[in-house]
Amino acid sequence: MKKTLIACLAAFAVSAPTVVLAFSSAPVQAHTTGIHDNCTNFNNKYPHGVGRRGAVDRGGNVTNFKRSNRIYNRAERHNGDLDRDNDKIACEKA
Ligand SMILES: [Ca+2]
Repeated sequence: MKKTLIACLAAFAVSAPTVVLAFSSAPVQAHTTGIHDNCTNFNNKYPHGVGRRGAVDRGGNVTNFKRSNRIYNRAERHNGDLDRDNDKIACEKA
């Protein structure tokens, strides 16, 4: 019985570092394909951006953006950089 226990402990001692290495060597993958990561991704779904109802483009050029308070608020919660000029339209693009 004692020999079996020692054998088990020895086997574990040999395999444990391998298991730890197997988990620790897995590459850390960045989340890079989210719709809110940048305007390129956002404009793939909303080509002219999304603004709050009643918002007016600061540059005055874009009037055909999607109007949705819900979508705009969600985008701003995830990434405030999507509306850098703060005109309440995220990723406006003519
Ligand atoms: Ca804007």
